[in-house]
Amino acid sequence: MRPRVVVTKDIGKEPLARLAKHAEVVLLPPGWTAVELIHHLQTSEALLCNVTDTIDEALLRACPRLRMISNYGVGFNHIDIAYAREQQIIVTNTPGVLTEATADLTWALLLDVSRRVSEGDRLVREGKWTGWEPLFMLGREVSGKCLGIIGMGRIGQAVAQRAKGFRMPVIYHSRRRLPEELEKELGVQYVDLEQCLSEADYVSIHCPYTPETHHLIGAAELERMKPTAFLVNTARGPIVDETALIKALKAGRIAGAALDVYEDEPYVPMELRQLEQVVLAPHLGSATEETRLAMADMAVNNLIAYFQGETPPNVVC
Ligand code: 8YV
Repeated sequence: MRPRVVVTKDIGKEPLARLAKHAEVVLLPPGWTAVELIHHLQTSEALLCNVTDTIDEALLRACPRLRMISNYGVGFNHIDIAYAREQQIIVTNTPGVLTEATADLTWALLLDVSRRVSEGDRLVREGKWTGWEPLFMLGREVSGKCLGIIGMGRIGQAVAQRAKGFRMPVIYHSRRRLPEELEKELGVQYVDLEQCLSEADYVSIHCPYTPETHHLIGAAELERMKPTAFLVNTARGPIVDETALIKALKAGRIAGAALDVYEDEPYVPMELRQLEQVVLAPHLGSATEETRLAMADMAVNNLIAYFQGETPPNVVC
């Protein structure tokens, strides 16, 4: 009998056609319910999911035939890895292929918030631009300023690489310090979290979301930042305490924020949406044609390897 794989969102015709050569593909319709997901998973041994799906212990318990979860994305905080490991369910992800796209978007947001590009775009569209003035819409110079990176994995490193073009000193804080040679190559200096927050003109978050990084940036951390500094988050929403961030922005304790991720996506608090000094993107980190195709290919390759009895190339557990 052909194995079955449940796919929670359309990831493109070609990758799905390739997958269909190895298994019966059940592509769920848009707006599927938890009941439908469980119904299909109870007769399937594999799942292709993404960050918007909550794959918790209750779901896994209800679907004991499930043996393999291929995640379309690098972050896997939405999957109960501990329980999957205990049940010997294989979980894979898509590391590496989205590094450059996410680093590019980080810089797009950082430049945007600092030079008030989106704010200016709104003003022009609303017909409110009355002409050039020497002191009109002044932003903050990016070149030469200090960049603070929290989380120096693949994406943090790609962001640091790009800082060279802006002649920016880069300080970082991470779970693990980089080898000295790599620090030299990237031109980055390891500091503790407090120093990273208090010295940087831009604090950019690139760590995974884990119980340890939940609300890593809260009221006290925002208080440590310079009043002229900006916060950039292209990692995961709940790493930042959104309520504390709104308070800090309203009180002018930091200059602004550029966000691609939120605590309860796709919900974005109205208070945040009303602030001019905030740039808000709808989780676009990896959203380029090239990267999304590479992610789809990788997620499918992991499944095909599993169906062929091989160890998938990108095993998380
Ligand atoms: C994706 C991401 O948009 O890979 C990740 O962890 O956040 C993004 O690349 C998303 O995860 C797709 O599932």
